[in-house]
Amino acid sequence: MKNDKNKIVYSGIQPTGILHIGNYFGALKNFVVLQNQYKCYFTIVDLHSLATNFDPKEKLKQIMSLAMDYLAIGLDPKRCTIFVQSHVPEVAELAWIFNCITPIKELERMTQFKDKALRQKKNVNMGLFDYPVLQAADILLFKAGLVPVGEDQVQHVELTRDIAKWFNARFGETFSLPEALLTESPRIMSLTEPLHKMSKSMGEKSYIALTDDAKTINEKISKAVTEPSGVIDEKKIKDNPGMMGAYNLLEMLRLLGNKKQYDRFRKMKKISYKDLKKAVAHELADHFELFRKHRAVLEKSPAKVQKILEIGARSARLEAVKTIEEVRKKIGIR
Ligand code: ATP
Ligand code: LTN
Repeated sequence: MKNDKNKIVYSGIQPTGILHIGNYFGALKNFVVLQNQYKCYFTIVDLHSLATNFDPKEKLKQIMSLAMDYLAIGLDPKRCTIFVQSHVPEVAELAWIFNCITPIKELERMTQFKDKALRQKKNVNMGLFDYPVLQAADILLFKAGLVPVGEDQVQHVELTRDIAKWFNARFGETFSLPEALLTESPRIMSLTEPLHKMSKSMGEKSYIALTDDAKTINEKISKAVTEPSGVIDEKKIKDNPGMMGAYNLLEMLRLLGNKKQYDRFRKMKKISYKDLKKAVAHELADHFELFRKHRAVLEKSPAKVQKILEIGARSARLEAVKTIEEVRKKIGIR
């Protein structure tokens, strides 16, 4: 992977209010590293976020909030392009073109659609169904080769590859096939329902937000679901929420880089979850302290953040226009 310097990296996150440690360990952590190795585009996918229930009064604040998160965690506008999806209108046009070559039955297979449709039964809208096609347009508009995401997005990247193949077969070689890039922890589990992935749509207590202060982290971690035996049996873990919860906490300790503590708990015959929780909460609060400080500074200069997004959109559009012109010619509308 590292040899192919010419590969383009693209990924996006929905502006829905908060970023949690699942987003960080599953995707964002990789963004920060990749910006030093490849040409990278990192987006705030506001159009995608319209498919879930939202308040129009909040949307701009959520967009700014995610932009500040990106910058505070270490994305550097000198090393990568950061922009808002809707500022590059070519993406919606490409999504429509892809709609016309994507069989409905392929979208019906998408597990994210099925999950989300169940979670928002009163709002199973067309956008939710078409969500992966818009995602394919995001990725292919920039001819990206690598897509850093968490495990839940792998199926969407596979569909993107299929869409690229269908397009190339019908209209001539245009897109190369992108690959998903996972971190060593592509699936952090919920604190309250550990058999499900940590997700912002499952309630505040189920996740640790990157902006949570030490006290909040402590409260949430101390209430995280575990089980009384103190034993983590990897064979039983898949169906045992308490064991999975405990394993998830242990994983966090490993990911936070405290190997000594991790090994100590791992070796215990009966793990003291009280001690484990204390250690995890402490490490989490420590790890994101600098992030919280940077973010507090950025909050005082929204105009600066806005400027970064404007410059990002301008630079992204230069590439987007090239691809869309090529696509229009290939499909015969120019
Ligand atoms: P939702 O609650 O709507 O499912 P989300 O919390 O999954 O939202 P997204 O904006 O959809 O957040 O995801 C941003 C990125 O974080 C994606 O690459 C996604 O795969 C990754 N991600 C999300 N949740 C986790 C998790 N629990 N573990 C690892 N990666 C995750
Ligand atoms: N669907 C993704 C967000 C997303 C994305 C993308 C990720 C939109 N477009 C392109 C990678 C590449 C999600 O829900 N996390």
